[in-house]
Amino acid sequence: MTKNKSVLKWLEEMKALVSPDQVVWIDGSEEQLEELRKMSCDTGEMVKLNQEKLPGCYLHRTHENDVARVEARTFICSREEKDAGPTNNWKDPQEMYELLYSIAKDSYQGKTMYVIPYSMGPVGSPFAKIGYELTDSIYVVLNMAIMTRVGAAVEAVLPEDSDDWVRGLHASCNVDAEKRYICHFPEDNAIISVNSAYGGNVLLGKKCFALRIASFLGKNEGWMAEHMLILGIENPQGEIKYVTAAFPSACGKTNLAMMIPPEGYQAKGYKVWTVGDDIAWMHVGPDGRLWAINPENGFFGVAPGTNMKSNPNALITTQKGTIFTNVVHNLNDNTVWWEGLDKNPPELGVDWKGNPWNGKTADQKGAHPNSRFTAPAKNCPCISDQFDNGAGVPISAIIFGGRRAQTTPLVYQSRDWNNGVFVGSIMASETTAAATGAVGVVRRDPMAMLPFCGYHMGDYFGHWIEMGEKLGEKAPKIFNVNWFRVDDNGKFIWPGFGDNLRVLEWILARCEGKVDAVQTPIGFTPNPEDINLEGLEDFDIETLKTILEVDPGKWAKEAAGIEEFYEKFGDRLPEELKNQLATLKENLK
Ligand code: OXD
Ligand code: MN
Repeated sequence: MTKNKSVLKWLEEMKALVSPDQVVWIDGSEEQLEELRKMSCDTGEMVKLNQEKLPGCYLHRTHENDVARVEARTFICSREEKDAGPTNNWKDPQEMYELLYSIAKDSYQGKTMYVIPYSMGPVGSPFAKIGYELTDSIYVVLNMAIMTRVGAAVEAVLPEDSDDWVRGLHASCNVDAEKRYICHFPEDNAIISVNSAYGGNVLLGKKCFALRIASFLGKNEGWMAEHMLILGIENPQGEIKYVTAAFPSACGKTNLAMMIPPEGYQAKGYKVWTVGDDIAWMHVGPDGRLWAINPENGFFGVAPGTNMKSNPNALITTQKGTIFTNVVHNLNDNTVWWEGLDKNPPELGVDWKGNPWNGKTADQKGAHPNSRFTAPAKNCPCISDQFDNGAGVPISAIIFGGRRAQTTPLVYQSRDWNNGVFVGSIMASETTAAATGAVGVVRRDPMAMLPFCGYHMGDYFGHWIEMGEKLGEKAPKIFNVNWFRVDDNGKFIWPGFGDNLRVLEWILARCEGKVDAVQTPIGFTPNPEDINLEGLEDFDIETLKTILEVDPGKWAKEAAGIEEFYEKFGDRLPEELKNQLATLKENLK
C-alpha cells in the first residue's frame, strides 16, 4: 500500500462516496489473483475452463446490454466545451462530477473496493505512466492484471509527493444502460466509468487512459499517444526495423501485428516481431528519432474470426492464462468456441447470453460479434524481445490505413511529414458493402483516433505537425495502405494477411532510399516491379497495377469529401493541412 499523499487522500474521498464494506489493495501477487479467481468462480462471475486444454483460462459473460464501447455515452469533460472539439461529446465537468457522484454514491455497499495500482508501460520506464483504478468488479481486477502491470512494484516507483498519476473510478452499479457514462476529465487526470462492466468501458488503462487522457498529456508534454500497433520486421541479415500502424477498429490490426511471413520469406530468414497490437506511446529519443513503447501488457482481441489461418499467433496466445468474454461455452469439453474458430461448432454449448446453444442447428450466432479474449502478451509466440524495454523501439515508418473498396491504392508514401499528417487526417473506412461490390459509406476516422482523442482534433493535428518539426530529418516516413480494394464481383484483390509483408518490405526499402517510386497527385506509389510477387498464386503484375492505380476522378470526389470533413474543425484546423488540401486539388487538375 502506497504512502503517496494524493493517492491516499483521493482514496479516502472515494471510500466516503461509494461506501464499500472493505478495501482490498491489489499487490500483483499470483496468490492474491488466484484467490480472486476462486472467489469469482464461487459466485458464478467466471467459469473455470478445462485446465488441461486451457490452463489458467476462464470464461465470463457480460450483461446483454453491456457488450461494447459506448461512444454515445463517452464524454470529454474539459472545462471549456471548445477544447473537446467537434468530434467528442462534451459535458461540463462540475455538472458531470455531480451526476456521476450521485450515481456512484453508496454503490459499493455490501461490496469490496479493489484498489489497482497499475503502470501503463514497463514499470519504471521514463515513458510509463501510473494509474489507480478503483473497482467493485473482480473481473476488472483480473483483466487489468493481464492488460497492465499491476501491484506493489508499480507503487514502489511512484514518489510519495507525486501527483503525476491518473485517477480512475469504476462503479458497476446496476449496469443500467440509461445511466451509463464513461467520462474523462483531462485537466484533472481523472476518469469515471459507471453502470458498465464491459472491457473497453471499464478497463480504464486502455482506451480511457492510454488514448484519451494520454493524448491530452502527450500534447502538453511533447509526445504522442496513438491508436497504433508496433511491429518489428527482421530481415535475413538479422536487422530489425520497426513500424507503427493505425487502422480503424475491425481492419485487422491484431492480424497485422502478429502476421506470419509468406513461406518464401520465411525460407529466406524474414521474421516478424510483435511489440503491440493496439496502442503506441511515442517520444523523441535522445538520438532525435521517434521511439515507441506499447503501454499495455496484454491483448484484448476480438475472438470471432480468429483461427489458425487468420492469426495463429493470436490463437496460440489465448491458450493459457486468458479470460474469454461472451464467447460460446463448449460443454463437451469445457472449452470455448466462436464463429470463425473452426468448422466444428459444439452441439452442447451455451451461447454468449447464457442460453443452451447447439452450433449444428442454431440460426443465431453463439458468440457475440464483439466477444473478446484478454490474453497475456508474453504468451505470444512472436512477442518482441524489446517488449519490456522501457526505452521502446525506434520507428522507421508510420503506416495509416483503412478499408476502401476503391480510390485508395494498395500503398502510397506521403511526400513529407506534413503531407503524411494530411494522409492520416483523411483516413477513412467504408461500411462493408464491399461484399456486394457496392461502394459503402465513407466514415472518416483521422489516425484511427476519432473515438479516442481526448481533446480538440484540430489541435491534435497541430500537435502532429509540431512533432514533425521536432523530429526534422529524423522523422519516420509516413505511408498509407489499403488491403481492401475489391474487383467487380466484390472480391478482395490483394491476398492480405502474411502477404502484407510484401508491402512492408517496399515501405522499408523506401525508408532506406533503396527503391524509386512513381510520383502521383497523392504521393509516391511503387513501381509495380518493386513489389515482390514471388510465390503468389493467381496474382500477377497486371492485377497489381490495378490496385496501385490512382484515379484522378475518384480523388477529386475524395477531395470534396475531405473539404466537407475539414469544415468541422473551423479555425482550429492547422493552415498546413488547408495547404495540403489545396495542393491535392491543384495536383488533380
Ligand atoms: C478496440 C477498438 O477494442 O479499437 O481495440 O475498438
Ligand atoms: Mn483499438
